[in-house]
Amino acid sequence: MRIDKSQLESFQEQGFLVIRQCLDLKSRQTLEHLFTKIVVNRTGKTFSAEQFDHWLSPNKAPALFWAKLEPAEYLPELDPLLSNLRQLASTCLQLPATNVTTGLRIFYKPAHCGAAVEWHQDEAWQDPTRYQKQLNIWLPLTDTNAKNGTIRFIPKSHLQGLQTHIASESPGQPLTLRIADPVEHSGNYMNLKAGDFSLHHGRMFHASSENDSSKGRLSFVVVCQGPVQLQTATRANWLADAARKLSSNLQKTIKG
Ligand SMILES: O=C(O)CCC(=O)C(=O)O
Repeated sequence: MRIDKSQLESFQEQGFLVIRQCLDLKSRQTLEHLFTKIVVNRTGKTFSAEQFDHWLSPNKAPALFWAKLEPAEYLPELDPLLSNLRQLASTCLQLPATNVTTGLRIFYKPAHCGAAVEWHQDEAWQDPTRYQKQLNIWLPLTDTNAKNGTIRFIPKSHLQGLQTHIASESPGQPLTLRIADPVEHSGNYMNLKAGDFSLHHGRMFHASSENDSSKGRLSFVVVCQGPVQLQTATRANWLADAARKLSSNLQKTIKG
């Protein structure tokens, strides 16, 4: 998986890039299998996507299923995909692929009740004393659009610097951070087909709306980071501040 010079320039200028039809069916099935496996691990039961929607809906919590995973602990079958994506990230981050590490996130929004993710920059999640160059790859497993809560980007916002973040107060959000000041922009909605994906700079302002469709919306995110650069903290640790405000239950979730 490679990008050409004009795609790289577009990424550098706009802060995001869409890649069409490069996520093959086998990789999508592997990710879907992983999602099922996580759900099974969490509940001890097997759920189809629709049953899972149903399971989440009655008490409306969580409206957003969010999980942080260590890929190696789950499916070795993911290795070829992750190594391809690491290669892509290394081009964008201008680092050797051997210096790029990958982590995995799941964002699942059940039908009709999937919550919005507010405007944020992924770099806000970093420990301020341990900066890492970052690029996130957003892999939707369903077609995505404005109605089912696709990701949205504000072009060129990655050039605005890192903003102050606070814990989101929206209902149904397990733990998310949001940009503290209001963002007066609706952003560009990514209309993607299964097989397409997008990638964005660690400082890109991005968000996603509620899922107002009749099907669950599932996406994986591959977090690609360069080596740690130790620094003297010049800002608050927003993640730690946010965690302090949450129940001990959620604190366990982010530590794990
Ligand atoms: O999948 C989504 O709805 C949001 C993903 C996101 O905000 C992120 O990867 O940081």
